Amino acid sequence: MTQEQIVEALTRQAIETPSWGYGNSGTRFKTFAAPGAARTVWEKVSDAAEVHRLSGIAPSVALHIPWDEVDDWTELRDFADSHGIRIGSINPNLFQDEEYRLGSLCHPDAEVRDRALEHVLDCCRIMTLTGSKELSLWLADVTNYVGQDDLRARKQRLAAALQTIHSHLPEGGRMLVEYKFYEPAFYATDLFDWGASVLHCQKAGPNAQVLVDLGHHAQGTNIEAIVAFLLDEGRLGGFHFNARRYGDDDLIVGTTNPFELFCIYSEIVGALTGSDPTARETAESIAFMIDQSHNIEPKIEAMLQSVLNCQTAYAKALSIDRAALAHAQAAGDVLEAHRCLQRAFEADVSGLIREARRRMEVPEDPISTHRASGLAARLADERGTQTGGGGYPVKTQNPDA
Ligand code: PSV
Ligand code: MN
Repeated sequence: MTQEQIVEALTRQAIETPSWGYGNSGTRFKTFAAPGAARTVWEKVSDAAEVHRLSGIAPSVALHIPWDEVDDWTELRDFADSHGIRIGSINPNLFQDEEYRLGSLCHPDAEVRDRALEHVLDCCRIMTLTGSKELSLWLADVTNYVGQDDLRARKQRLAAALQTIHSHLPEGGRMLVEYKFYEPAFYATDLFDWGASVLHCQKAGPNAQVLVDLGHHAQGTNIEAIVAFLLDEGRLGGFHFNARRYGDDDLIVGTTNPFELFCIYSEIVGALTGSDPTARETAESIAFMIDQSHNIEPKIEAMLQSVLNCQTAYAKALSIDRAALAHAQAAGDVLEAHRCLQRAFEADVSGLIREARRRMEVPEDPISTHRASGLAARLADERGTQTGGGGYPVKTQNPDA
């Protein structure tokens, strides 16, 4: 790939940021209140727009329903539009209601399953109203004890629900099915790994794809190998980027394991530049999303850092000499093939990124620009310090109305 092609690709990169990453969040021990943290969906959208204004590569914001519920979706859509971003994936919440104690779409009681399904179908309607193309599904459906429920029956209940959801997707929409090997309970998770997700997607229909959250694997899992498999099958729908060291830590992506992030991007670039049409088309429509909660960090700066870390990883992956790599692989030259990746990982891509930023007309150094802008202090002044956790379902008014 030429330098020009790399810069061009960098100007087309897009990372979606999550509304819930802008509000206060915490652990089960404590939620620390951050001065100026977004209190409403309007403030979350406006903070996401700031990340896009500074980076040029964060053009959409994911919503979580009902945390971000509003009365007038067209108003929110117009609000986002007037701030230079759009509404991205819609995330139903199938884990916070009392009735979900034994699960949602897998619950043993058909009435609870139906209510959970109705909530997801509502989210499909919100997709139409906001112009969103992705329904992002994560279930907290898990059992805690052997014998607690019939695992095959739960699988069948889920398959039936996912098929119904698939048939209600709006025109051009798709559903992304996220897996996680544990949590909130600890015996058997109904969508425990990518294999379970992909099987459910295959049953549900062509517009169902797997969502890979980097924090949802056991220690040592080779995530880029999963990515390669799903690309090849046309079933990689998107990512929830974050970083982990122990569990689902939701730290800033690229901070604990930048090499892993680079290897994931390397698989994607391989698909984008390779000759297999399925893998290429799949890679072209990946929804790259951040899923993090910033418990002690300043929210906007943390999100900006996350997006920029993805930019660096992508720039490095684009810099891999793929012809040399293919040659070394074909020759069975193990170490030269490895060095092709190592060289790109160690390459200085700052010049490429600087040029991409110049073309996108964003600051050359987004973090310094943000810090020097005084926005954090202004927001702290305007919004104050909200105690209490983020993510409460409050309906709020458009401040511009
Ligand atoms: C669950 O751990 C998860 O990764 C899902 O994507 C949720 O929607 C998100 O975190 C926010 O709680
Ligand atoms: Mn996630």
